[in-house]
Amino acid sequence: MVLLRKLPGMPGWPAALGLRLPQKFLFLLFLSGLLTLCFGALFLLPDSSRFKRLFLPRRAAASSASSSSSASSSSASSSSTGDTDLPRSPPAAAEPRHASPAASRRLRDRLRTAARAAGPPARTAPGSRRQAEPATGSPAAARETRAASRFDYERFRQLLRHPVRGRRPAEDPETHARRMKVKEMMKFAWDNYKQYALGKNELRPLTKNGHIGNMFGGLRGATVVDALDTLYVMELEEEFQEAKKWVEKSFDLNVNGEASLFEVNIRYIGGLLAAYYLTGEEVFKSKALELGEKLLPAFNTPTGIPRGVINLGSGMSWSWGWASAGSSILAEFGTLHLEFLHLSELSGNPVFAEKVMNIRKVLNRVEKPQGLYPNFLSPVTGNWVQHHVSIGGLGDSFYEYLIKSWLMSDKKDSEAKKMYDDALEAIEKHLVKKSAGGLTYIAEWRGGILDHKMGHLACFSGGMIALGAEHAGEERKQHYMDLAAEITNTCHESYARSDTKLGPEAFRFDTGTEAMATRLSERYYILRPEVVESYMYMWRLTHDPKYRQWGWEAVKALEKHCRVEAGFSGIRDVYTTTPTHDNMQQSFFLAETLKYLYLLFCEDDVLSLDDWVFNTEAHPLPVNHTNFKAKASVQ
Ligand code: DMJ
Repeated sequence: MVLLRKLPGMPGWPAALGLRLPQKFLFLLFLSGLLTLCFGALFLLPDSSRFKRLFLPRRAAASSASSSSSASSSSASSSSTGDTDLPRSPPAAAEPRHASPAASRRLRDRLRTAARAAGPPARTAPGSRRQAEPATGSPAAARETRAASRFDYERFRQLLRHPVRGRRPAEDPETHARRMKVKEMMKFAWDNYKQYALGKNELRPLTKNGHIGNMFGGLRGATVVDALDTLYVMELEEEFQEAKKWVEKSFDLNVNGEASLFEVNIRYIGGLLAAYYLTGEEVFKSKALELGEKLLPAFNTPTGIPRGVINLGSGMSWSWGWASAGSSILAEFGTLHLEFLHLSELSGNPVFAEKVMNIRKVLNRVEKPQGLYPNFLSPVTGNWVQHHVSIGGLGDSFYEYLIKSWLMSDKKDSEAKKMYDDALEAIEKHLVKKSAGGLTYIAEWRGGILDHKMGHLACFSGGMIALGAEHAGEERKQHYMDLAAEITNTCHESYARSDTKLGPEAFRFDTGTEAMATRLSERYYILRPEVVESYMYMWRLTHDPKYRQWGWEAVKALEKHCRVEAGFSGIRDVYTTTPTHDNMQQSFFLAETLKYLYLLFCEDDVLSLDDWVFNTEAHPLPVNHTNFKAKASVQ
């Protein structure tokens, strides 16, 4: 209106246009309407318009974006951190906790688009924090979730201390030749699987067809997923691409069958996570997260201890029929920790870490007979169901995951370390024995009575104890290294005393027998890795050449007795030089046995123990040198 005031000596410009009073009134009305329209049009301009940011205070610009779409509101408010990199993670309220990764991805894409449209993120006015935070959860938790959901793969790779596949220094020709031999075995195992069984879970090398089985709830391609990281580390590039292509094109997660929670976790989730961390290929990450979500209903029990079997379609879960009184198995619910922390790390969804931290809480609370962990626990009451203790089958990888949780947390998860130390002390006190012939072994315990038997599975413990010894107090270190060496030696004896130079499923120390199977039903060998696994750790931690020598003996025995025309097969009796084959090439042969043998003949910087921990299926998961939220695990 100031502009329209008549200036002295100058005719008013409406007057200059020669307008009369009613016309002047109409003209003014028209002008004010025009101005209102122009101002209002600012709100219709695209979000990125410079004019809008010129005319409106920043806060208002942010909320105007919110009025156009709730998604864009999220992005604007999340910019309150002052962080300028996109995309922003959605607030918890916008993304349900258990939203499927596909849904999360869609939401994130929407947010990304909206955020791009909103241009540079606006800063939130001081004091407006509450609006900027998600509607649910504490601000700190929301910030943590956001930080976690921005896993920075490039940064993770930069912070590794060694190149994943090593620096390839000069090496002696014999070690090189042995490594190449193991690589050839891997190629042979893979090629035959691909030719006769691609997409099935395992190869049947005698009948040249595939096996599906009922352990994975309708999931297929166990051998593909288990083999991915071994192919990658061995630089079998073409074969790795074949495996990756199968995962991209044919790996179907929409199945409806009964799966072992434990097996799906260690083989599929472990295999996919490792493949992602090694290569940065998103497909592995998204499949791992999607599958992880499908396992969550198994934890819906009164204690949060998951049941062993889950239908991947319906989410219904139950205990194994053979497990006494509906119990859950220590080695099963105790072997989720490593993978589940990584699922939280990569998804930004704390639910996975919460589930495994709760398991730890229950285990810490329950009273341990003589400090030992029995193998069966009720998911309803949280009490032990039977007093059977074993470092072999049913118990084994629970102990392994305690020490590896400590290592994976970059030695910060002191709770896991303490649980491991206490458990090992009790095991040593009650289960470790020496035979008349001087062999150290770990017996099983049944309500106080010892069973002087050691399973092939228990032979992983040599490597585990050596790995833990590194971090025991000075006075215990040598003691544990000696114990690890003695157990590994006993396991080697179980191989050396057989006719095939491969070890039986279980061996005993009673009635005059030492390190040999006494029952017909325990004489078989199914390509298991545990003994060569311990050789690999003992080699890396001592560099005693005997471990490479023992590994080479195993390679020769595998070639002689397990290699058949179309792959590798288990054998039914290790005590005959003409064994019959079981017609099964187990997926863990590619994931573990061949990987550990290969690493035994590599320099120490290939999948260095400084950077990686191996899950119980030998899938390498990275140590937390980066931004990973292992903090959640030690709260
Ligand atoms: C593998 O699937 C894993 O090592 C598991 O922990 C126990 N057994 C097999 C191989 O023997």
